[in-house]
Amino acid sequence: MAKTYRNFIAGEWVDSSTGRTFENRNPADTSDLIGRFPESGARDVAAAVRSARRGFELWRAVPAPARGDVLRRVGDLLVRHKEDLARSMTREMGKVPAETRGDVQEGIDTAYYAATQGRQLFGHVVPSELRSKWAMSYRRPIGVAGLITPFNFPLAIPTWKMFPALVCGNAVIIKPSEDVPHTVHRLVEILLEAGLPPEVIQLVHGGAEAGKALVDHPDVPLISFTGSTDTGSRIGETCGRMHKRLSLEMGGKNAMIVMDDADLDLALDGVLWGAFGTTGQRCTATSRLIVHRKVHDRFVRMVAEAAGSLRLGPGLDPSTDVGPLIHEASREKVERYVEIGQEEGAELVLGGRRPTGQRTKRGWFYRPTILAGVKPSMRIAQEEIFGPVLAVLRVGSFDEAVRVNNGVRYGLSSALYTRNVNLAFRAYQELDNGITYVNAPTIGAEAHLPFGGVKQTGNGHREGGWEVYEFYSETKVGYIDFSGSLQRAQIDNYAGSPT
Ligand code: UN1
Repeated sequence: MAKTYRNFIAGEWVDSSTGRTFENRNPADTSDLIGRFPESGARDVAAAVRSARRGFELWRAVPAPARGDVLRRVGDLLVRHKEDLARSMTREMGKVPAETRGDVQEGIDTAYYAATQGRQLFGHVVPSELRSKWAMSYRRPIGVAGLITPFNFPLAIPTWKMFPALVCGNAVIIKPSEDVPHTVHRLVEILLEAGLPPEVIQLVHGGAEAGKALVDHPDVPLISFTGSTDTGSRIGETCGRMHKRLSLEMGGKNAMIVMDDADLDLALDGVLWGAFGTTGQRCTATSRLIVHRKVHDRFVRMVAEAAGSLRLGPGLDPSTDVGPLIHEASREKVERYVEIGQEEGAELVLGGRRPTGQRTKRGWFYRPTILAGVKPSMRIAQEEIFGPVLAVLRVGSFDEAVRVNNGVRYGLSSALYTRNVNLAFRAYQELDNGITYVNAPTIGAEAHLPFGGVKQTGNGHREGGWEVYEFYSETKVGYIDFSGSLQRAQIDNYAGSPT
């Protein structure tokens, strides 16, 4: 019998007030039921907020280095549980263990980075324009942070949001994706085992209803969301109206540019990993391949041949290269786009169908697919598909490649393969993306650098690295006047002087 899991609210594991649950199944074998999870509603969120406000008052008083110590212990526990977390994540989400281990490692890196940030939440001391007066800034926590996370990085993305929020002294309410609730359940257990005071963390499972209640709640001043651009726009409307601080991490339509002087074997490894790793379900996935016409036909042949021999199957089977999609709706979306692409005139070079065979018959599998002859205006060149589909576009120059790369509404990551150092620097400068890789694929961002994109990929914030600590804290400025008399800035210091 599959286990029934609970929310974690007010320091206890509790059922949802709605009495409803949803199922969590293995996407590689839908007969494998992992568990049932609470389908929470607004009452559950309200209870979580009440408790989180108490947690916040307690936690903000803990010195930041001591908050960092908790995160260090979380990192140690993630190291200890890396293998079992990775394997249960593969069962829940589908990607192969090499990738789920990487997902856990990203959480470990984020934990240790956060631990050191507890000793580095720097402010500034700035010279005052007046005598016997000090001017300085420091960083204060904000309150209850509402975090809404997607399915594709079941552990890493929750950690990107939770750990900096916690080190900055906020309390956290997390609503993980309905597709991967189990991994965050485990993460919350680990946070508690590491010594996080229980009311500082609240776990509310569910779907849109719970997410909306969190965004709408007046006592949640800060929201961080990773997911689709459409949902992000709706969240943005509410947060704008309610003056909430909001970080959005949304869609991508990332391109790899392969120039005529590129090392094609290197570019081949890059595109296979970028396009078909995680079954294409990364915001950073390579979904467009922009190839210089001089190497186009040869390179497309190389990619098709190699992608055609990738083995599909359940991630826990060691011979598998590519796992399933997350659910049926996702596979249907991929199928629709492959049809649309062909109707628009693209040529199907590889895949374009579900696999047949024993290993894949019980899951949401779809074959790695390549469409060539794609024009920049086609929907498959513009819209995020979030599956193993690569659209190939032919260009005649670097300038044209830049135009094609930039001619979409998203701007997360891009990649350029070339041996020309001048083009490498031009790419860094001219490609409209938050991240540009040279001679490496569009995926694989490191946890200690700022992560995010321009245009409709985000709203200007970054996750990861040093910048995210500014998002989760508020700058407070203090002036201390020890002159013993009233000193008027901008006035007394310039009295009698024309300058
Ligand atoms: C995502 O797909 O939302 O750069 C995050 C990468 C990973 C993170 C991806 N480190 O591909």
